[in-house]
Amino acid sequence: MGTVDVVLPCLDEVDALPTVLDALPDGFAAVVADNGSTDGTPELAAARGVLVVHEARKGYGAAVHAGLEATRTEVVAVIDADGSLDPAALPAMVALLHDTGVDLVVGRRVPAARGVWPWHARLSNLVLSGLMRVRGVGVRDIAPVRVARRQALLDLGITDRAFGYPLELLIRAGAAGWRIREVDVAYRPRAGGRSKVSGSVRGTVRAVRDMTRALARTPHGAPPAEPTGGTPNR
Ligand SMILES: Nc1nc2c(ncn2[C@@H]2O[C@H](COP(=O)(O)OP(=O)(O)O)[C@@H](O)[C@H]2O)c(=O)[nH]1
Ligand SMILES: [Mg+2]
Repeated sequence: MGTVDVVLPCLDEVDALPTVLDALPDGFAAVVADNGSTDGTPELAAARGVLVVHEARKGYGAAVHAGLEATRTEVVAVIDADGSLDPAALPAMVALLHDTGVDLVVGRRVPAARGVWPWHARLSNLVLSGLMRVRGVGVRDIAPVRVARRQALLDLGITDRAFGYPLELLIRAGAAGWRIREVDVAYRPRAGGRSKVSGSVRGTVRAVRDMTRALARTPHGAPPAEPTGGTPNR
C-alpha cells in the first residue's frame, strides 16, 4: 500500500490539530487546507513540516477542493481536523477500497460519548440520509471521513464550495454508479477549539441549507457543472 495523502480542512483548529497530526498512522501524510484561520493553525502545521494549502475562497468545500488538488497520491482521504474522528480508522478504510473494489469508503459516526452529537445535527442527518436514499445512495451519514481515488474524486466535478460539498459528493458518486461502502467510526468530542457547523443550531441550519441547495443543483445523473457559489460560512 503506497502513501495516502490526507486532506484536513481547517478553520481555527490550532488546539485540535496536533491531536490529529499525532494520530496519523504511518503511510498517511497530512495536507492542511486552510482558508482564513486567524488562530495560527497554518503556522502550526507548517512548523510541523506539514504541507499547507491556502485557499482564498471561504467555505468547507473550497478548502477540501483546494486540498484535494494539492494531493499527489493515487488514493486520498479527507477527515475532519478537530479530533472528533480518529485517523486510526484510515488504514482499514484504505484496505477496504483496495480489497473490495469499491470506489468510495465513508465513515458513519457512532457516538463514543454522551452529548457528543447534538439533537439538531442528528435530526438533519436523518433528513439528509432520507434524501440521499431517494437518490439511490444508501448511506446513513454524510461522510465526515472518506477514502477514494484522487482522480475519480476530481472527475466527479463537485461544484459546492460550502457545507453542501459532502452531500453533493455522495449524490454525484451515486449518479456515476460508484460502489460506496460505509463503515462505523467512533465520534468523540472535538479535541479542542469550537465547532463551526453542527455544534450550534445556526451552524446546522446553514449546513442543511447548503446541502439542500447542492441537492437541488445535482439532478439524477447530472454531468459536472461549473463551480457555483457556496455560501461563506463566517
Ligand atoms: N478550511 C475550512 N475548514 C472548515 C470550514 N468549516 C469547517 N471546517 C473544518 O471542517 C471540519 C468540521 O467542522 P466542525 O467545526 O468540526 O463541524 P462539526 O463537526 O459539525 O461541529 C473541521 O476540521 C473544521 O475546521 C471552513 O470554512 N474552512
Ligand atoms: Mg467536528
